[in-house]
Amino acid sequence: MAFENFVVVVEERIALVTINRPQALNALSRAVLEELDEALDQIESSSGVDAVILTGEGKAFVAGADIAEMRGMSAEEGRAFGVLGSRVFRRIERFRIPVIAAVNGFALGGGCELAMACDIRIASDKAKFGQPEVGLGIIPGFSGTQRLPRIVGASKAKELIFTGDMIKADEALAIGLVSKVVPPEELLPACRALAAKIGKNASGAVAYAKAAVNRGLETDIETGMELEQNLFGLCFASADQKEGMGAFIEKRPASFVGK
Ligand code: DAK
Repeated sequence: MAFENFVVVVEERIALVTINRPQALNALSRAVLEELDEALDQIESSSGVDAVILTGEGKAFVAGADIAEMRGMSAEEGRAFGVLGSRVFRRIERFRIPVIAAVNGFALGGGCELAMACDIRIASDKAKFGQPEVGLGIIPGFSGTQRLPRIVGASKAKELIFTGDMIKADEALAIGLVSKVVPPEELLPACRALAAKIGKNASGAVAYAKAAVNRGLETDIETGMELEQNLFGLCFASADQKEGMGAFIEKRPASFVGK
């Protein structure tokens, strides 16, 4: 499927999804969010993808929700926009396969929130992060007030949200907002290497681990532990658990089938 605002390329079982609206710094319009949803449909219906890498074309990852489009929205349109964005971000968070944000440049407002909905964030040393919404008279609306404190802690999250300050990649690394910072030319290779490493493991186990971590963060530890135990038990219904443990005992590399 051809997209107006995205380029999707699947190579070596990795889907590289590039937001391609550099003239507006990849700002999230309704059309961008709808197409992102469609790109996820496409990836979900193909069985040959182990991981998704999400990045932006040009000098931005995503410079936020589209201010020009939002400016004239009615209350009802604003609500519908919020519902759409929240649903697509939640879908990324709950996507069966890992989604890695390759943060190439500005990740502001909805762009920072999009990166936070991904499982792992790797940044170029040119990347900048921030939640500047209060300077526009709004608050983060794609769950930034919820995900940022869960990632960096309440004090730093409040500092960033209340000031609207932009931080550079090295500070994002220091506060745990990203897991690695690399030179721009190494960004996609680093993300591909990470995706390939994950792809060598049992995909069902990776999916269960993602669900256990994410759902666990949203609940109390007892419930999270119960979920982990149930998912742990389910692993034993898979061919890949037999293969993984068999390969260890037989001292050979495992050959997983994804079931
Ligand atoms: N929206 C629309 N256009 C944008 C944009 C944005 N967020 N960011 C940049 N652009 C456009 C610029 O208007 C400019 O367009 P032209 O003038 O060339 O037509 C073009 O991209 C290039 O930008 P600049 O000329 O400004 O580039 P600079 O390098 O000088 O500056 C910048 C880069 C990133 C510092 C600057 O562009 C900037 O401050 N951008 C805005 C950043 C921002 O405030 N982002 C937060 C947006 S608010 C909701 C839930 C969530 C949200 C909304 C609703 N609901 C629940 C309903 C989320 C809100 C946000 O994200």
